[in-house]
Amino acid sequence: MAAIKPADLQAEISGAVARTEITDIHTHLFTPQFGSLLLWGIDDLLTYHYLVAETFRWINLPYQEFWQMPQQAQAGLIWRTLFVEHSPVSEACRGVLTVLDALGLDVSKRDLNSYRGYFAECTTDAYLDRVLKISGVSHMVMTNDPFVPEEYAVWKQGYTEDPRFSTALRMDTLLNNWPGGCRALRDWGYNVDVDAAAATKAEVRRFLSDWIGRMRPLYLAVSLPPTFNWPEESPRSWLLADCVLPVAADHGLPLAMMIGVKKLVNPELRLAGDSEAKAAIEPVENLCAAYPGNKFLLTMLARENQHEACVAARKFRNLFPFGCWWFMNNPLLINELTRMRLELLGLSHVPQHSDARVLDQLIYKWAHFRPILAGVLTDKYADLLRTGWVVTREEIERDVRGLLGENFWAFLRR
Ligand code: FIX
Ligand code: ZN
Repeated sequence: MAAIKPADLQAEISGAVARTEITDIHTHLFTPQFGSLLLWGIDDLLTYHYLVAETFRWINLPYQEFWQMPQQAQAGLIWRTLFVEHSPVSEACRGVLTVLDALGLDVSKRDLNSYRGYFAECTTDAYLDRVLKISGVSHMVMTNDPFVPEEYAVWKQGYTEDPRFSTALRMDTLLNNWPGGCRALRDWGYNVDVDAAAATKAEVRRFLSDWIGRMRPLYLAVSLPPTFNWPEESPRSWLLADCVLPVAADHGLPLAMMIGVKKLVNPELRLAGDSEAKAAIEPVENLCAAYPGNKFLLTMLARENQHEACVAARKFRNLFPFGCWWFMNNPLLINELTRMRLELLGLSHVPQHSDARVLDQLIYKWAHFRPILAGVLTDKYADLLRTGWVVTREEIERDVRGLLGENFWAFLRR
């Protein structure tokens, strides 16, 4: 195992990052079996909620008029506004161009209809294969929410596993809207009431076990508001303590906490209407301390939360930070957070997930992340070589494999 020379470090690291397969541990993608829930193609790309929000900054069109437009008309308006009338410098705009370029389409032509022509020739299965090959993603985790009627229907019909996809059981309705969750569970035959009676808690545990058996998730997940606290006097608090965490521990499944989202600050924007705020790290520390036998994945939405989240992960080995989530997923903040994690945690984390809602986004979310990761790692290994330390290609490949997914799988196995 030859030691890498300082002059070769950048090329060695970029090469390792470029050729290492990725496990994408949080996406909103679906296997083709889920039909229209799997979004792909230029019109789904352009009507991604990030671009909807950016378009409305330029226009006075009433929101309802936009929502009543056919999707192609929406996409055309977004294309004209963000790509033709103004240069597409935002991360989400640049992402669309990265995808088109990676597919071999001529971005300089700015010809939306010709791009549509390319996608019209694709089948879902063939395009899925192509995107995975280009993006380097070998495995991705879905977000599976039984409270979404279209998804519930697929699970009730019977799901055929696709080895490229894993599941995650999403519990936002159960934990953040217990009255609604309680109604749904009753409709599904679980004998629950809104109060915290022992019988209700047993039935919620049965619901969770049933869906874990049906979905075989890698983890349970919930997005939580900036006001999230634990413990507190609330349904979410007892649902976590007496239902979710005992069942998760029984099945050896982590709970992924995604904290800091302020839902629908502008409801007219629909999915694009969510915002963020700094949350407290104490509930995370309290849960990790109270449940040392449970495992927790953590990603936080506010930039201001990232340092204390890293420090909390230093205190609790059952806390696993991941990703540059949503409004953190921009080059400036990815660079800052990835350096912060490497400097505070070393390699014991997973620095990125795509959060892709549209299949094509795997291409750009990872194409944009790789050079940032390579640049940060080059600095870190160069620092080591300056002390006289030596590093080999095999060690760099080992470390990069870990950051691009292996560390997640190892955490699941622990
Ligand atoms: O809660 C989540 O999983 C968020 O990632 C989404 O709700 C959000 O809309 C998103 O896709 C952000 O990238
Ligand atoms: Zn997400």
